[in-house]
Amino acid sequence: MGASDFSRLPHIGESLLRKEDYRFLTGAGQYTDDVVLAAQSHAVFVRSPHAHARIERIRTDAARAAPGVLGVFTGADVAADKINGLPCGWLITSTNGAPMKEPPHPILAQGKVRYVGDHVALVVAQTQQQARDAAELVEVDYEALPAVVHVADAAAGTTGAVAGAALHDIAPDNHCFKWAIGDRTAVDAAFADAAHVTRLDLLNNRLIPNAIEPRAVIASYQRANDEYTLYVSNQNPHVERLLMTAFVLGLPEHKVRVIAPDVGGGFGSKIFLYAEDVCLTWAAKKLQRNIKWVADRSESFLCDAHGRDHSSHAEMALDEEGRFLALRVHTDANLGAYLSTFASAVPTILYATLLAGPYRTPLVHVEVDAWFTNTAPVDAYRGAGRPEATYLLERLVSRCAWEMGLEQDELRKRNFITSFPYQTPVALQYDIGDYPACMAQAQQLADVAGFAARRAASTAKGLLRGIGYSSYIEACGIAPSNIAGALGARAGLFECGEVRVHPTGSVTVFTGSHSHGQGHETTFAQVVAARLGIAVESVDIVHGDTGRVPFGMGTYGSRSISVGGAAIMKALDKIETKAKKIAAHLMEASDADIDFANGEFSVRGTDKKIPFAQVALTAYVPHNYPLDKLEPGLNETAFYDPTNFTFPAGTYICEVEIDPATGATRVDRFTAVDDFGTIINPMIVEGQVHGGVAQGIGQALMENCVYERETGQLLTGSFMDYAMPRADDFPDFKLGHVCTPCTHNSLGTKGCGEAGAIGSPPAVINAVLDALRPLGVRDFDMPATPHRVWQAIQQANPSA
Ligand code: MCN
Repeated sequence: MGASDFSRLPHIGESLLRKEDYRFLTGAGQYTDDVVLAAQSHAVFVRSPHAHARIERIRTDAARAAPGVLGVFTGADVAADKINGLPCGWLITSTNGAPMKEPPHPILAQGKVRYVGDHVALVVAQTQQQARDAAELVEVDYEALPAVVHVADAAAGTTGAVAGAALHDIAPDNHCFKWAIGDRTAVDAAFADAAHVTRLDLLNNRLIPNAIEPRAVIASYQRANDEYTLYVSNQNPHVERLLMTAFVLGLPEHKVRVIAPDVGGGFGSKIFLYAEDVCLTWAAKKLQRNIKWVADRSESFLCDAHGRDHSSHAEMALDEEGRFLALRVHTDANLGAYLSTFASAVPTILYATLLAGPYRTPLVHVEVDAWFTNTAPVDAYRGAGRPEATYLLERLVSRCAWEMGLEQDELRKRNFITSFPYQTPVALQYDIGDYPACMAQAQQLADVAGFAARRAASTAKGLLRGIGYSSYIEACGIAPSNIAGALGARAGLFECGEVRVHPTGSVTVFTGSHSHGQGHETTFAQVVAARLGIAVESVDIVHGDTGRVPFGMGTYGSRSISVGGAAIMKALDKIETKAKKIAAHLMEASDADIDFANGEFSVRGTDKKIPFAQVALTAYVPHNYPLDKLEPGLNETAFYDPTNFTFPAGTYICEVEIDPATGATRVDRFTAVDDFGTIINPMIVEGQVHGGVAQGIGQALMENCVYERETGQLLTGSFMDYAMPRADDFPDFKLGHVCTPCTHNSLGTKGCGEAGAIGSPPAVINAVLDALRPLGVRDFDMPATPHRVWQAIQQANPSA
């Protein structure tokens, strides 16, 4: 079935209420901490108070002797058991010929700690309080070492400025890799001939994910059959199992079952293999106990992988008409103390390849240097690389417009790509899109025509008003193995789906995607019900259990509907093919003459027809079955590896009002027009955009992870210091949609789960700058807190 036929099926485009919400709203959700196993013991980690220190001695005797303690483990025990470090990354080799440096990442520190919160010892006791008390008794002697926190300092370390701050022996200059894409010689030549060049330095602020449910793990070991079960708040249980068994613990994969039950949000931060998960699995066998660990919020701040943290210099070359000729970018990316699972892909494949944006920029060159620092590891966080690319490009484009005396929208319109497929100079081929249509609809919904009057009204109140644009494109459906492989990734990321039709015609689907807030139990059921012509209530979606789902790569990179859903569609194709044979047998016709529509099989050119349920029953209760041609059962599995990314795109317009006396900045209007191709459930998609935009506005206005530069202490280690946006920080968002169905998956869908977080930060900051430009403010780094805005106003030079 083609994507256009699919989009016309019943249930597609219907805002059905979420099936899963009954259990969530009635308190019946089953999160990892809700799981209670027999004789469950509790783990607490002793963590480093230093950003960088040598461990001289660890004394565990008192802790071991404390009441209720079952075991205390340190790096020495890990080494004695020959447990490997955590695997280091999905990417690649550096482009300067030197391989990416992959320093060991032990599950418990060995010899050194490298960030505040690094894992030093594991204490297991009968109760959580006993484990906490015993952890206090673990004595560690440290010799503090110089810490490096900012990428600028790490880079300066290459000239000896931060002497003694080398984190890893194999990276004495703290440099992990250099990576580049594009034709530097041609780009330089274009800059030499350009009529206008715009330059910009930007910081993309570090963020802390803060899912509602902190990370949690329960590990259990079954001695009778030498098997492990791990409950974990995780977005990709099969990948977790594969990495843990194959790379770290050396266990046979089939002896480990990983269950990610209900998960209270992840936003990317739960796709990595964390030390806690491995430590508990290892200790469960050593102690022959079920062990639970649930992070408290302070631990989440310290130890969940953080996001963003780029420092970039960007330059755009333009001709007299404002047409983009070439883009040149250098980015320093902060990796934190260790190379986390997907960390090397974020500032490279997922960032540099998106810097062409929705524009016809014929030449692009991007160079990335990635650095180790004494901070928590940095990895994927909603958008992962694509928000950083969009922020850089869209800030630069608005600045080009202002410098050239053009309107922000005008310069964008002049440069939009308008014919497809479009090959960018940075490896991607966009299949389809309509960027001018997104811009036009956004301008209409945002009432851009009324902006001048609104600005005059603000001025009359002594307030400043600005309007900001952002036109984004992102690559979703991560990740086609052919493209990922060509860019240096170690593996592509396909998806698997199994469709099990029961004798009564109801269906259970086992998907490798994992829902942790995205509503898959509803939207995937809509897809299956539409395709088979049955009720949505007749379809159940099972996910998050390696013991039930054949295989899966999990959920991130807005991939689930377009890759996971497409795998299910492929399995449904197989179901239809087999079901037609059964129907042909029942109606004494040839397979080739059977049509299937609206849940009925019919013989073409006759009035003979039978319902889907009758075919399902026959598959399991065969009668005079043609055994030479058919086997009983109706159960099919498919693996789907996409041929390309999907490319959602859109235009976001933000209006802010600023009080110059205090710097307080209020988002007064926010409009988002997106192209997600065919939409399965508009209500769920709108919810995704709302959440993403809220996160993006959070980054732009208030969220900021700050480490003290000299000591590497996390200064924003709680919600008292790390501001998260709340509902009253936002206006009602105005949302619109353009639909150009994806050309290469059977649903025509493009991902929607990250768009809001990608498109919104530059729209907000461009609006802030638009408001402040009359005062002479030319540049501004996120977040636009009242204090920083006020300072920028005080330091501005109106004649600049
Ligand atoms: N959908 C649709 N029509 C489309 C596209 C999507 O109806 N054209 C539906 C899908 O069927 C799915 C939802 O929208 O129910 C999101 O789909 P998709 O864009 O495929 O994204 P994923 O399901 O793969 O979710 C991942 C994405 C990412 S990368 C982050 S980060 C994120 C996000 O989703 N984390 C979230 N949204 C989140 N929402 C919640 N509540 N919690 C998180 O941790």
